[in-house]
Amino acid sequence: MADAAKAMESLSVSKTKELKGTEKRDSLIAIEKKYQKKWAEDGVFHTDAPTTDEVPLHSISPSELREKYPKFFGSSAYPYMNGTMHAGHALTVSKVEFSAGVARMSGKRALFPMGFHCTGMPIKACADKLVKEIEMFGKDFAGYDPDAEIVEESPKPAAKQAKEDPTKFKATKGKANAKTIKAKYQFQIMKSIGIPVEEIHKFAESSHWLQYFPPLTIRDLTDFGCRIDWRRTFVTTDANPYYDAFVRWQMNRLKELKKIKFGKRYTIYSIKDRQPCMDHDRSEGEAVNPQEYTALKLKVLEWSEKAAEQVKSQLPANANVFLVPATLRPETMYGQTCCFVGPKLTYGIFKVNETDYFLITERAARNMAYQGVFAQEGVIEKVMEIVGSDVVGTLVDAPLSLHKNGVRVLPMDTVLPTKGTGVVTSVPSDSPDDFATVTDLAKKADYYGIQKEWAELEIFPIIDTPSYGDLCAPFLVKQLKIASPKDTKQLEEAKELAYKEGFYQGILKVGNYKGEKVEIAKPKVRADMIAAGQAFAYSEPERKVVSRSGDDCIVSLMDQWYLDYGEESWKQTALDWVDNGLDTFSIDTKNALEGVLNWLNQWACARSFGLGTKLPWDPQFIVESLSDSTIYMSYYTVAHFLHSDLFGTKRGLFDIAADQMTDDVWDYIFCRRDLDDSILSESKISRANLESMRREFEYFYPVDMRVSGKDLLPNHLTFFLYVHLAMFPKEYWPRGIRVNGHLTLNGEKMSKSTGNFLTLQELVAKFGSDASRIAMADAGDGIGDCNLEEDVADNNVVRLYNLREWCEEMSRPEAALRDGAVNDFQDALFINDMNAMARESIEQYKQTNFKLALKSGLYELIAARDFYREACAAPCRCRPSLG
Ligand code: A2H
Repeated sequence: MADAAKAMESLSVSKTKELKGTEKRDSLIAIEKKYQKKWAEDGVFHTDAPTTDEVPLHSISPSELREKYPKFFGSSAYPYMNGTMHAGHALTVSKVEFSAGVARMSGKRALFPMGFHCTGMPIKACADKLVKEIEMFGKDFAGYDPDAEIVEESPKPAAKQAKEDPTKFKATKGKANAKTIKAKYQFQIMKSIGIPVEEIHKFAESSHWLQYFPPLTIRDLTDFGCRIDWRRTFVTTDANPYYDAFVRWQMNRLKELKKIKFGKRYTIYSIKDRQPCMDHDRSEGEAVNPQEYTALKLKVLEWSEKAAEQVKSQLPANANVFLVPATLRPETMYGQTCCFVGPKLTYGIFKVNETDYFLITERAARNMAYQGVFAQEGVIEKVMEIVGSDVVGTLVDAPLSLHKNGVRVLPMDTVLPTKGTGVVTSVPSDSPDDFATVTDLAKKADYYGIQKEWAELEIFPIIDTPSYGDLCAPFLVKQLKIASPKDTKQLEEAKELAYKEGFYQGILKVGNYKGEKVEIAKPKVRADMIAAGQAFAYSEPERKVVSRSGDDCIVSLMDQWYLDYGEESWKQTALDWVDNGLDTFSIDTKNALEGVLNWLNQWACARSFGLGTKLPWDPQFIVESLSDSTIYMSYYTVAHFLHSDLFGTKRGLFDIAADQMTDDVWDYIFCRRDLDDSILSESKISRANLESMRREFEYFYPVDMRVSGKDLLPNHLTFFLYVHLAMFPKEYWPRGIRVNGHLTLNGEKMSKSTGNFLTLQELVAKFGSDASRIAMADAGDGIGDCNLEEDVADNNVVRLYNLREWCEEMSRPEAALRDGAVNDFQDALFINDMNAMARESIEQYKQTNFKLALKSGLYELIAARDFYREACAAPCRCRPSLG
């Protein structure tokens, strides 16, 4: 018990810096608090468009209005409400914050709003876990026995262990004996983020999360000194009926625009959750897509001895059994010379229909069961198991193979159990892996317990290539001096070269499409084999995907609503805009965005479970969490007119009920149509209020800068772009996307389990707001990793304290900056320095290079001041620097 308790404690042990003294910090915080309070009281960050009284609606065009009254509209991805913000979130926020600050100081109306994201599975999944844990341990979790949770002796170093499973942490028993405990229960996680035990049970209700975390986030961002207009905040999902109406409008319009479609498609799916598992629902495998293979049916003609014995008693006599390799190169199937299995892998033989059975891994069967391959959707009938080595020697018929009498099943040690079906068909002419393996097998036939000639079937040329001839794989294996299948590095290179050359330059030498380019012939060969019943489509996640509920996800072929991202004309419009219209602040971001646009396609936008807005035309579904958050920046422009609390329970400035917000009203506000009597009569919103809402949109839009971490590039940021381009007139398309890297802390990965972790609240409490902000600005601006150094924050506490003292001293009437005699040269130099640094800082701010702005605007300016003071000081009265 004591061990476990200690282990739990170690969860909260911090590896961050210990402060020596806190007096200076406390004195700075006292001033920060005073002014933060005053800002809030005065509403200084409440930013409005020029009213329609000041500038009547049609008196000047929206673009003229924005020119006459310059504005800045920046936002960062709204935080997800399953916790509070940490320093990494704050890095992203700081980019908008600094830009909004500079915009404000240069006289612009700077709008920086912030809402709260609650859509989807993360909150629901955690709430559901708590429900179960309360059933098990009681409301106060007193029934939990930590001793039962010690799972293993742990010889692994902590760092490796944490990498493998970040929820694991080390408990130390005495000194020598390290044990591992898994913080697997949700209530433990809640405890570790500071929720008192007696309150944890409340989180079994999803709605409690929505009540609990937004106020804390508002507190933390306010303490950080953010210039956020909090009048415009909200929570997503139907917990706020106004936002709910906004999302319904958006989905309706996207469907009318044929951007949302319905059909069968492959989707990453959780069998346990019984629904698609998209990026936000995953604990592992972000941005992983389905990978489609061709699964080939290699019919067993004659079993190996060992297999025959086992099969006889377990399969009907008339059973057709197929080994089913998955391939990416169906056009090479003419060249099959054998079929590989992993000798140590366990396979299942699964019933497909009355007569047919497949020999594949269990993992592949789980996928196939949801792709219409087996008789009944979702039903897996495993008839028997068999070890790969027992199947070796079996004779199979390989469709299309030039070896008409069949090929043998042979062992391959490098067959992965986690890819395809665990069965690999061998084409040594075009696959370096296959060639290296058959060569090795032939060389050591006795060792492998096979007949030499099985591995030595003739290798026919299948594909002609300009660079490597018509036996591409043997050529490359020789060229790269690959001696055995164990030369994995060179094989990787050979595979890459062979694939590129074969696919883009290759010409087929055999079969119905002889003479055609591989690129063109490949889908035709595939279609023919599928039509002939020799093959079928098989798909699986391209890498491992684990749902937040802990399920190993599969690919399911299912009917669903999807956003047709990647559709050619839509994609082209987006690519053109990235190239000519959008500021990405860095070439890396631009390249990455273009890469994603060229690769991303259809996205399932509805699901069955979780929190969210119901799909208006099919309310059994809920709009998925990355699909209800693509254009919500436009919602910020009018949120305060609609409601005055997060949940829309209190009406806003215009006293409008949520059901007055019809689709036509949204269209009018967002400049998609003109006002007419039908809108006025249906919505019963006054003309003046409608016009004012539209004014707010057409003034603040387009978005000047959308900021997020790079992890949202392959999804949110690309969706943001796509949907804006589809929904709004071109004048309102986004002008800027800025992407930042991940934050490390003191040079190391941030991680709760190692203790190298700071929440935003902890950061600001430790160093005060301003020193924290300086350290954030100092962390870096690129798309690569940024690093927050606590030393920088700490040193800046001293710097700011001294700077304040000096300012106070200098502003006293008797104070004089100079001790020595008048020195015109030094004066001119200092003025010049100040001007140059101001110019440099402004320029760097414009480019959002905050680290460089900090350098010229703070560090170098202070150094110039010190230099000036020393240069002008009377020789005998040198002062120490105050920097
Ligand atoms: B390919 P990707 Cl001619 N373990 O098919 C190891 N390799 C496996 C596997 C497993 N469990 N399942 C499938 N594969 C192989 C043909 C072929 C292939 C040729 C040339 C290259 C080539 C004949 N073997 O693959 O990691 C299968 O071999 C190189 C791209 O999903 C399958 O296609 O890209 C390929 O790996 C799939 O590998």
